[in-house]
Amino acid sequence: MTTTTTPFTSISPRKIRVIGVPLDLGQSRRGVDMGPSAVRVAGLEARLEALGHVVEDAGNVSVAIAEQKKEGDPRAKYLKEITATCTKHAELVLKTLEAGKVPIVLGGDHSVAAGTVAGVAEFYRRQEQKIGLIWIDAHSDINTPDSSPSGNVHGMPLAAIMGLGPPELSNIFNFSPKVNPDNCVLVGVRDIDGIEKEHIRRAGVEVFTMRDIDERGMRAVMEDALRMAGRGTAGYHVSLDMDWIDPEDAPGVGTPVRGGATYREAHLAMEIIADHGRMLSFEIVEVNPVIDEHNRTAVLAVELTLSAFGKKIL
Ligand SMILES: [Mn+2]
Repeated sequence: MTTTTTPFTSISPRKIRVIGVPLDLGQSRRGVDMGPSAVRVAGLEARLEALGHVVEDAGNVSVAIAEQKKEGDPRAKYLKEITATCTKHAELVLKTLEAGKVPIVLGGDHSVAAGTVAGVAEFYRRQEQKIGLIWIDAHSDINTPDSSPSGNVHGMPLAAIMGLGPPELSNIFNFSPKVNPDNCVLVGVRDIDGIEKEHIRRAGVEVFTMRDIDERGMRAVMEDALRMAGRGTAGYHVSLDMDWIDPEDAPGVGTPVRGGATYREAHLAMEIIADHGRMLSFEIVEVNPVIDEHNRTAVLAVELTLSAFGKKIL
């Protein structure tokens, strides 16, 4: 494979496989199940290929719908169905990496990340390597069934990844935690539940809040975050919750919160990720077309993906 970059990109051409996971059982506001479709409609594949990448679409992982299923345990609603989807999805991510392709995962709510990270971590574990994780989000998603005020599993995937539970989600591929705390970095959080603060300390993950970005700037924060996630690892997975970006620019998300990253800050973060060239896999979650305006949040998701995959301004 060639390692030269095209005049239009900062990274060499990649073989990419797109995987849709239209899961909306992890949260109560419906509509993120249409996220993968909205991002495809916004031209993800063609625009990545225009950058020189080779892209195939694996379609969608099959997902139960709420109307067919019972909620189950109110402290972790639809956990059985979400675990089944994440387990299937994790296998597909593993196979994608085995085939020498970079997974781009389209959510769905953020609980899909429990499957994505399991698949990436398992692939590298088999080669006795560790991975890092960059978790870009307004929320810290580190609740457990005992702490969650809502019982919505999309607030729990980071807890699952770090081995704090729920056990069904933590134990995909039978090992836990999936990422060492020193290599797990939250970026841009601004809305954290009380008990989650305790979980963050207990898990020992690294955190950069929106205040860090305000005070130090995006460049300094991203350089630190990528260094932490990359230290002693094969590279890192990047999990991008679109609610990280300010609702002004990304209104169509599962859980909008004021005070997010600006349009340019978000692009800069992705451009810095591309410059470092160590991203192993990428995912975009929580795009909700039902409350979006003419698909512009999905269009932004595509643009940010292009930046993360090497698109340069000049
Ligand atoms: Mn999230």
